[in-house]
This record gives sequence, structure tokens and C-alpha cells, in this order.
Amino acid sequence: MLRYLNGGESHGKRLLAVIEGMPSGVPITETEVNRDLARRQKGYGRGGRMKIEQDQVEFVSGVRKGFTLGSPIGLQIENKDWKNWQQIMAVEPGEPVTQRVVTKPRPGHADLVGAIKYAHTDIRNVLEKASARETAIRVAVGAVAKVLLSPFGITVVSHVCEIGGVQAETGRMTVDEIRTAAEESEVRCADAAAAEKMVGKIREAKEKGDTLGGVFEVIVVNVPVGLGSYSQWDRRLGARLAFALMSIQAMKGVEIGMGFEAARRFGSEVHDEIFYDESGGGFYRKTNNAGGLEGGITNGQPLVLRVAMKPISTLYSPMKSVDIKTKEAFEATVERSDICTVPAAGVIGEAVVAFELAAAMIEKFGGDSLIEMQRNYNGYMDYVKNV
Ligand code: EPS
Repeated sequence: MLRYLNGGESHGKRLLAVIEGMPSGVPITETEVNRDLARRQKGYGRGGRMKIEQDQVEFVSGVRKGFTLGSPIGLQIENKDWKNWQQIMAVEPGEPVTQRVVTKPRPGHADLVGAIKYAHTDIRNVLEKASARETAIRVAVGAVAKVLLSPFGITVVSHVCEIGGVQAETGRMTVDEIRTAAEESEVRCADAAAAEKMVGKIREAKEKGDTLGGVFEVIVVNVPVGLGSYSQWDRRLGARLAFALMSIQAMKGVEIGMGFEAARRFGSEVHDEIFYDESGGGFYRKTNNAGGLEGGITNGQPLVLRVAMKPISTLYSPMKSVDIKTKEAFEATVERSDICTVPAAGVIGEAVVAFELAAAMIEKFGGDSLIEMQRNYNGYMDYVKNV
């Protein structure tokens, strides 16, 4: 079983995670994790905080001489901003904090519900962990998962499909073309004309003191048939992927394959017909409306998942709210915020999808060592080829 826990306040000393259940013998370096951390920090529409942070992971356990040991992998990322918050975020007991106390909840944020639930009078105690700063360590965890998927040829790609209502047109592009174009785009969108319009929309939101959401897509190629199971509700891989994606801050919906459009069509227009190639190709489909999943099980086609992100709830332009201390109405204003983080959200989506797939691979092929997994994988793929 692969699992992880994370901790860390946005302006605390550092973020941390422990991954348990990674097989031994997986080649891994901090450099490849840092590559994804840098990808997460980019994107037109980011705020001032990203000028302070240059996220770098440190492995503190479970890795020796560039290989995983099979023991828990400890990861940490320093918060560079912590030096500006040492007193406010101090761990030691002392005088009550009087600076940067937050009593004004932002509509759409965890602020109010979190303060009520945990009986906090300073909303900072809520927002520090509710913050999407947490996604930095989740990307690091996902990068470790990607390293396990890579020997099996499994590649996870993401791109932005929509920002502020501007839609990208990528229907005729291959996954490789999408990936290359998205990585070069400042909004991680593979359609250059749409990307330009998206940048314009983000600029417009900034001028208005507003924020913007959008939609990103995660595509996974070379997924073997047979990951996940219909045999129990919580083993259905589609459900687990949707859970993981919905656990990212600000996500409001997940579509698999044709998604919601399938609800509007006849069955004959939706389901992917099955063919058989006698010359050795075996079973195949001409379409992938199922997005690579049938009955909660991968069918060997690419996984296609689209995720809707709401606009960030920290706005420069005021929205109505009520102070939790004085109960007076106020109009919220902020000092620093991102305008749009859909480009970064795609990288986070890749990470959580990679983690769920790594977990499913371990369940199917064993998880003590990479060598054992490869042996089992090769035997299974021989069987699949001859079905
Ligand atoms: C966030 C608020 C901002 C973002 C932060 C998420 O932080 P700050 O209040 O320090 O400006 O920058 O995102 C990150 C730090 C990050 O690494 O993505 C929030 O409230 O969710």
C-alpha cells in the first residue's frame, strides 16, 4: 500500500511529507523533483509570493546513494518567507500575537468554516494550512510517484483547456504535441491563439482586482489494462482519481473522458466499440470517450481527466463579509494574491494522478522492490498480449 501524509503552514518554517510504501531500488534524485516544483511556480497570473520562494526539495529519509530503500521517504521544502514571519508563526509559547491577526473571512475560502469548526478566533490558524502553499509538497510527492511510473513507460501530462471562459482547441494534436506546446506557454495552454486571449483575460481580471478560474486536463499514456477494480466501491480507479483531484484546493468538478457531454448523448454515440487485431495487436478501440476507464478499471487507452477550478477566493476588489470578532459587515481587501493559478493547478493535478497510479501499480504488481514489480509486470503483459 502506498500512502502519504503532509504537514506545514504556509508561513511556517517548512513543508513536509512522509511517503510510505515506495518499493526499493527506484532511482531518484532531488533534481528531478525540483523540476516539477519549478513548473508549479510558473504561470502568468501568479502573485508576489512566488518571487520569494524558489522551492527545493530535501530528502531526509528513505533514499541512499540515489535509490529508494523501501523505507518511508521523508521530504521537506523550506518556506523562504518564514524569515519574515518568525515571530508571528513562532512555535514557542509567548505573548499573544497582535500582528497580522485575521478576523475577516474571505467568501469562498476555508476561513469562516475553519474558524467555527476549530474554535479559532484568529483566522490565520485556519488559512495557514488551508492555503494552497501545501500543493508544493504534494507536487514533490507526485514527482516521487512519477519516478516509479517511468520505468513502465507511464507518462503524465497536463495542459490548460480553459481560463475565464476562453477555450483551447487541441482536438487534432497528439499528446506529445500538446505537452511540448503547453510547456512553452506562459499559461500552459497548447493552443497559442487561445493562450494569448487567456493572458488578456487574466490581465483584465488583475485590472479589476478580480480573479479567474478555468479547466485543465491531465492525460496519462502507456497505462496497462487492469489497474483498479470494479469489485469494491473504493477500489474503482476513476473514483480514486476524482477524489485525489477534488482534494486540491479550489477544485469544483472532475470529468473523465467525454465527461458531462456523455450525459447528453445516446449510448451508441458514447461507448467505444471493441475491435481485435489478428496480427498481434489484440483488442483495440478507435475512440476513447471512456477516458481510459471502464468499470473502475484502466482499459489500456490513455487516461483523460478534466478538472474545473473556481477563481481564487482572495480578491483585491471587495466582497461582502462579516468580521468574526465585531460581527460588523466589511468589504474585504487584501495585500497580496495570485490572480489565476490554473496553469500551476495542472502541474498539481499531474502529481495527484501520478500518486494514485503509482499506488494502483503497486497493488497490481507488488511493492517491495522495483525489480519484483518489473518481473510481475512483464509476466502480466505477456499474458495480456496473448489474450
Ligand atoms: C495562498 C496565498 C498566497 C499564495 C499561496 C497560496 O500566499 P501569501 O499569502 O503568502 O501571498 O502565494 O501560494 C503559495 C505560497 C504557493 O506556493 O503556491 C492561499 O491562501 O492559498
